[in-house]
Amino acid sequence: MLDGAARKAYLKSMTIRPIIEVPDPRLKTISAPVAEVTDATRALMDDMLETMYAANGIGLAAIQIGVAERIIVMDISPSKGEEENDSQAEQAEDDTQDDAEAAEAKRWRDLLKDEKPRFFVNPEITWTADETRNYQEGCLSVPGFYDDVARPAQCKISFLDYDGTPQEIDCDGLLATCIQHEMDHLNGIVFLDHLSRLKRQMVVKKLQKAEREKAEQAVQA
Ligand code: QAP
Ligand code: CO
Repeated sequence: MLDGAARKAYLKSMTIRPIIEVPDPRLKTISAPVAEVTDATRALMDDMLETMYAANGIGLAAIQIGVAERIIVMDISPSKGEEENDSQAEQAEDDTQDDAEAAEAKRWRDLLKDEKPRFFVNPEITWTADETRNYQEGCLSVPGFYDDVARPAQCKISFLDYDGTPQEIDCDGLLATCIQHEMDHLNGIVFLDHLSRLKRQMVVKKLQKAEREKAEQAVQA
């Protein structure tokens, strides 16, 4: 990544694109593999990252901006506010009796501290752990709604990176959850599809109502 003035000039060339929301039928599309990582692919990834940051997200699949290609951007590094919370958490941990728990929490903080934006083109899951973990998920295409989803706790992913170079990584924690959530999008699946039909219908109805009200206000204005 660039720094200083170069980075500023570069950021200006990116575009924030509208994020499509449930129940937009495009979110059910199975996205197509990318034939080759080109400058156009990188420009799209830059726009996706900018769009994701602007919406305070940690992960975004191309279909969420209406592009049916197998591309994901992600940044799970702690935000400014969370870093402050973290130092408070650290203090609290120093006081706690449970050394094992404190060590585990610190291990996760240290892992996330060095996180940078990640780009995944044509990702494939090559292995998943038998152990599952519940994580409270959200989605930029399902604004304002969060719920627990159980997924394999660890996985291995092969993919092409920003330069088109093949990579393979071991995923754990938030990274494992987030990559699986985003890869679902490439196959037309949103996290609501992992919940009960009742919950899904309730959320869809709420989002439709919000959409209707927004349209009505636009007419009145
Ligand atoms: C997927 O989701 C994810 O409702 C990425 O009002 C999330 O970035 C994977 C967001 C959690 C694992 C755990 C959602 C922002 C962001 C909202 C996101 C909202 C504002 C969601
Ligand atoms: Co999502």
